[in-house]
Amino acid sequence: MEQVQYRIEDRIAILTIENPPVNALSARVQESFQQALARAIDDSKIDAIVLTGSGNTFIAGADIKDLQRMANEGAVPSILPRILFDVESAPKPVVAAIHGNAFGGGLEVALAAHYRIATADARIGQPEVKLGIIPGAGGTQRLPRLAGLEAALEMCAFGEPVRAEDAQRFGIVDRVVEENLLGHAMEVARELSGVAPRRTRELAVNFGNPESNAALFAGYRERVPKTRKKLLAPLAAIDAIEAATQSRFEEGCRKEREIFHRMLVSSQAKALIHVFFAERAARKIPAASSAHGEIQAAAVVGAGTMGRGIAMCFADAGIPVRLKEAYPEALASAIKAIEASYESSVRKGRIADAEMRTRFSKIQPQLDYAGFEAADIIVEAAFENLEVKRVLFSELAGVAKPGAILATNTSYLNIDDIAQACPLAESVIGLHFFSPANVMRLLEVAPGKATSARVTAAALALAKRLGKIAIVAGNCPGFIGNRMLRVYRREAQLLLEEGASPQQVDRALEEWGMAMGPFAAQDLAGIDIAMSSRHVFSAMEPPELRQPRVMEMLYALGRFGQKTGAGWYAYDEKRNALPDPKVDALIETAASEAGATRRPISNEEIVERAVYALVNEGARILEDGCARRASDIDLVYINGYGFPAYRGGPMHYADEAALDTVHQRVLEFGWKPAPLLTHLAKSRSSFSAFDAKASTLRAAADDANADHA
Ligand code: T1G
Repeated sequence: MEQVQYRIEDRIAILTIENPPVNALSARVQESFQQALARAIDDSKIDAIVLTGSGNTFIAGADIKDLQRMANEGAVPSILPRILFDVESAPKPVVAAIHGNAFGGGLEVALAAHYRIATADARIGQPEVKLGIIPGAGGTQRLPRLAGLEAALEMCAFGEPVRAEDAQRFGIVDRVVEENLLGHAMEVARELSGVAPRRTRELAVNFGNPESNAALFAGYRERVPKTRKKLLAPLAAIDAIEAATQSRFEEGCRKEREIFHRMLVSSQAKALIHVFFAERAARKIPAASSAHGEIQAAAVVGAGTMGRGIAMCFADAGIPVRLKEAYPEALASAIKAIEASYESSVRKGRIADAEMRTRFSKIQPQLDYAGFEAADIIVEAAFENLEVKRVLFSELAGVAKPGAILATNTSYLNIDDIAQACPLAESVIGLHFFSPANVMRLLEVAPGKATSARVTAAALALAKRLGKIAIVAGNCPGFIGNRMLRVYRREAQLLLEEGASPQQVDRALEEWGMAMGPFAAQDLAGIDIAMSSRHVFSAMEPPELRQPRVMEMLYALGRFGQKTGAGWYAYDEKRNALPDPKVDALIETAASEAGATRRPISNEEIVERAVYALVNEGARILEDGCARRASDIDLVYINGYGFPAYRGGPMHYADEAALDTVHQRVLEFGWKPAPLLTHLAKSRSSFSAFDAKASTLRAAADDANADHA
């Protein structure tokens, strides 16, 4: 099948890109496009050309699978820039008819056309920076010519799409229509035939004077890293646009291509492309296709920090939610906090006042179970205490309607233990939200032994509606994330006893890219919280495993972290973390009690030990079946624990370092390597190869199941 359909109507050639689901410009599409274009140009019976996409979109850009291959193999040249040069050079008018998305290479196709017409709901963008690259087919050269430097910088450096209306305002789109896109495009094509084509590359550009341009670029170079910390591509995109102001078009394109190649083979691009596919893979759960009615109403038990945030998640997704608390004062303060949070979003311009009111009105505060019988999902967000939860779930079984999802927001208790007292155990599932629940994208979905596939599927569908990245986790202590956090923190604390300081460890890991160092993060979350879950985790660990002692000492002193004004750090009245000699003294004591010799520790050792501890535990989680994919583990750590996306998550990072190297280091650190890590390292394999194999096996199993059904 040709991937670019060629059809003639009334002396106009209509070229339709057909590569479902998003019409990505794969190598085959590009070839087919090139042929169709040549045919339309050569045919004397054709007066004009219209470019359009089939299905519900124009073109979502280059094929990211091809990019991934190129990144791994070293870049190979693409013919797209050449094709677009030919599009632009065409002696007949070329009109791009845009609906759905014109992203990346898709927008670049449109920019090379002579006229752009879009539906009102179309979205237009150069999102390449999100993949760690920059536009590679003239986007950084043509966009500023059409839209001006500022709009081009904004779009290429930040990667956020704009709506058709804004694209028109910037001069990218010539016309916006409500309906009959193709009809309008053909009308324009007819009107333009015979008129000399307006080529973007030839547009008279007025980029301003060199000084004001220099100031503009300097401003962006300063602004971009504030929200795109340590990312290389946004700065590279600025460089490429700057080249447009300094060189002729062809020379600018050459520079763009050079920067594009450099970015494509960078470790950041590999990591971010991995994350792109990891997110899509995580959504693929066969059970998710089984039918379940849509969630119409929700209820939450417990209006503490988590309960409030969860209630807001539902309200934000337009789902009415009842929020139950045991005591009137606690309920009142919860409602106040929710209101304050919404008001702050309005002040920051994130939502309109009316929208805020609508959302707020969806939350019904109450002290009893009234209306719970109508809820399609009830989320328990009470204390992290098994007895409390058991009692609650037996109560919930009495009020919930049949088929409702009964979710617990536990972060480390056993789902089966919680469900044991509940006659509706098949409806009970773990939904581990991260704090603040209305902001954090991660949701761990942990089915228990008895949980039905239908309930799991419904929970995943709900997660999608709430805008969450849902990761299915096995019912093991700490699920995926907290189980890894445990070993990571343990290693960080051992480093203290061996000679590092909390501030050195935090700084080393923050410089490496973690959003927050482990000690600063624990001071925020609370040392008391970590202590309360310790028994659950230590029960899983071999008794001979050396346990660091300082955290326990801090706990005994009532130093729980920021909330008590002191923890791993001392805090001043502005909550600035200050190194504390008292903590240093505790570390010395713990070290001498443990018989550890303190020595200077390098930042590299800190990073290696912290990150490889995550990798080794990740491998165990994978072999236990508590995670379905290594890439799921990456998503958990990126979205829930501040691991830098541009390093791809711990498992991808280990793949890039080569597993035999990681394995070797694990042995040198004196740890027991996870058998899966040993196996993959010995066979010179990788976690990504493991994922690919598992996914093939799963697909085969699904097919077999479907044949049986
Ligand atoms: N290439 C390959 N596959 C793609 C793809 C792409 N560009 N975009 C989406 N897919 C797949 C995706 O993996 C999934 O597959 C399916 O399509 C549906 O996607 C030369 C260098 C378009 C807004 O960065 O933002 O152009 O899982 O689940 O929520 O300068 O996909 O079903 O097997 O996300 O409706 C720039 C990336 C490329 C756009 C649709 N373009 N895509 O969202 O569906 S670089 C992008 C998106 C470039 C040029 C350069 C979104 C979407 P599967 P989905 P969705």
